[in-house]
Amino acid sequence: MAYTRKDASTLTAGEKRRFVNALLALKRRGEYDEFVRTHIEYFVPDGEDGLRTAHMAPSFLPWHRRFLLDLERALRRVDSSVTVPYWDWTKDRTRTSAPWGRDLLGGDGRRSDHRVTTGPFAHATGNWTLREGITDEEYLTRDLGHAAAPLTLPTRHDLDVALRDPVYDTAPWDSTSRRGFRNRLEGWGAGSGRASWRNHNRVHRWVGGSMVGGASVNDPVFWLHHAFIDLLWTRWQDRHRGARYLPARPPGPADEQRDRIVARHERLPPWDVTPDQLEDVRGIYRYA
Ligand code: CU1
Ligand code: CU1
Repeated sequence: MAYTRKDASTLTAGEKRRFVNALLALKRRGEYDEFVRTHIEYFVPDGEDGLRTAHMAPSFLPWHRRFLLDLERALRRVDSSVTVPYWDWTKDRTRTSAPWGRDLLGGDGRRSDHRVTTGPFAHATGNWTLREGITDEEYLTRDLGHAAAPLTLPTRHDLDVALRDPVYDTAPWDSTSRRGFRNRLEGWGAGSGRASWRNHNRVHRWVGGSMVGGASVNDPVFWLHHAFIDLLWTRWQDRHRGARYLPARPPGPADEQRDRIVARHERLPPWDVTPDQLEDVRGIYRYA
């Protein structure tokens, strides 16, 4: 029986409590920090050599889909009623809307050092010490909306531009692909700085603090954000019936992207699974 992933703004008090408690249990056991480490390890930009699976590559969507499934399986071993909720940032767009309540993810960071001081993941609770990161800070930080130079969340229109594109991805299959659903959603836009941050990337920047960079898994909002990104992939599939993951076959021997991206039927590290096997997950979960 497929289970349901719900909109974070519709969770009952009990559902919020059980989700939070399951996350805290994984953190206590050290399992949560393994997820942070994996994400740091696979945070390979396209300026570097080697295979890219998680970002700046066609497999951005299946990689995070499988990553979320692993986390969700771990949560459900703690409490079988738990599923990962999603944050619809086209609808919940302020610093105080879902999911930033004290009974779910807690709120914004404080002005001085961006430290999160409210909710279950505040450092002072003793339950959420950051152990894996690219900085030395042991506490979770956020700067919702980037107070010093305000940034807005992506709009429904920004998202529609991505969802309208009928092609999954296009050459050169990296952060410079100007067409294709994958990069329009992942959000590496033209130009530099904040003007180039679109959709998925812009949301990481809007949350700020710990959510920026390879250690972004340290903020549990990572999962709610990526559940929504995952939902959008299913919405895109519904809109473009029959459209598939691309590339269908590996790039040719002369292609710069040879051995640097994962084609439809190739293994998607670190798992023994292919993008093709992750295109249809309706037997596992659905979105409400
Ligand atoms: Cu990621
Ligand atoms: Cu992300």
